[in-house]
Amino acid sequence: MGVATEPRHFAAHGMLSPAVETLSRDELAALQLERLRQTLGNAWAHVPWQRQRLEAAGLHPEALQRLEDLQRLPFMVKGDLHEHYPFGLFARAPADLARLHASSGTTGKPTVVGYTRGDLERWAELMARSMAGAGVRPGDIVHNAYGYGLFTGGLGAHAGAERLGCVVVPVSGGGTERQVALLVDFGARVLCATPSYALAIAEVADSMGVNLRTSRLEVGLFGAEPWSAAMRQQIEARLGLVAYDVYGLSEIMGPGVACECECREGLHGWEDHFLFELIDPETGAPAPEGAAGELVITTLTKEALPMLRYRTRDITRLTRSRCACGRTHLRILRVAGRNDDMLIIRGVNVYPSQIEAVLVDRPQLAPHYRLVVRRAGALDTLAVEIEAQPGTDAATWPLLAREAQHHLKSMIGLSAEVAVQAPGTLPRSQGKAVRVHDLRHAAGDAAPAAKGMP
Ligand code: DLL
Repeated sequence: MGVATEPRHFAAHGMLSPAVETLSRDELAALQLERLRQTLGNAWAHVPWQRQRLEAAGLHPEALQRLEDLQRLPFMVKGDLHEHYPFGLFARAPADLARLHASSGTTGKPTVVGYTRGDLERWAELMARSMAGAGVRPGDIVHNAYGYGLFTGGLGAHAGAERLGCVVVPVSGGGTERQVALLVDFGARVLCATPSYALAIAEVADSMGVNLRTSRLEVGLFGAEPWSAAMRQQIEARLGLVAYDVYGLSEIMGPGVACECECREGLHGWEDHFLFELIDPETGAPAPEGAAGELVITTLTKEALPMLRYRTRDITRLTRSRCACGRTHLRILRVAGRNDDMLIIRGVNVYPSQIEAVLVDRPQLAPHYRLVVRRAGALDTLAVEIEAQPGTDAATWPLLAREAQHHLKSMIGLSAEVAVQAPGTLPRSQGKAVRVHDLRHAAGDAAPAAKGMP
């Protein structure tokens, strides 16, 4: 490829291997077919449960002719991992693993995932590729505020940054005042955190009288939870950086399954390592190109835990159209939310991030909010609690609330009761924010359904 046609990204940074990111669609499909055969072979040979399923679907690994043949195989769901807790779906003996991670779910047992040394290598590579696409460069100081531990965010971003040749500050989540001081003193160029924690850092910086907009921060890699475009603007304005969306899930790998490039028009899903499908969540049939649907992922290079047609529950859209950056890998559009997070309020289906997008756009309201769902007779009701921006006159809050209520109704047809409250009164997150407090099935004022604590 001549210099003139080289994608902007590679021309600018000249790093990693652009070849695999710019394979033609046909070359990618051929690579996927070869790796899918290997993955099915691995599952067939080492995971009795998978072998049974493959046999029942008439899918002999060596006989696989087309990628579409995989559609004969039933989906995998999170419950399959739980049923075989902890290691029943692993294709390697525990002694042959290099690491375990786990995420706590809404119910009962954690979801446990395992990696061989090779799996960890590939994960680091993909996270490094993701970071490079977002403009992270060797030598950058990367302040990594994703939680370290069983959550994949901390160690995943850490390994990717190291692989890229960055200087990692492994600060993890929490101790926010100290984080602000370290960000300034060490001069980090890159911040990795959940979007809600990035905002919490900005807020604490303000309260300390520290202006992070004039710090060395230039790039943010945010993910692990849904966030709206309005939230992105707030984060960028308050931290003085360009914010990129990074997606992933522990069942498939961790962060770095997909990431935005400098064009920020969707997240490139790394098709040399994953096969992406989009389905109608009701019927399981393939969703038409461009339509919203549930993301289903098959791993193509995972040794320890091959996942075949895993239903992520994440609702998004896919596009295979060419991106201006030159990468050919498909793009996942912003993940609006999880199927199981969708609220149905008086017949209106809505994701928390859609509500966020409407509210956070309003200048007098802060991006700190909580949604409380209750049942009144046969109807579900929604109460939105949101903070006013610091400095707004408390006398205006009732009017702001009425306006926001009207706005929700006119923009997304949602009837909700909105209460605007004083700045700093809602809890702040250090990892994934818990936005929805579902009191429908609770006895009295029971605890909220906390999701995937880092
Ligand atoms: O959250 C991995 C991760 C860490 C991704 C750091 C990005 C950055 P889990 O804890 O297993 O893994 O949760 C996975 O989080 O199925 C989505 O519902 C949600 N999620 C992850 N990234 C995004 C994103 C990590 N960029 C679940 N936008 C996924 C929206 C996201 N939702």
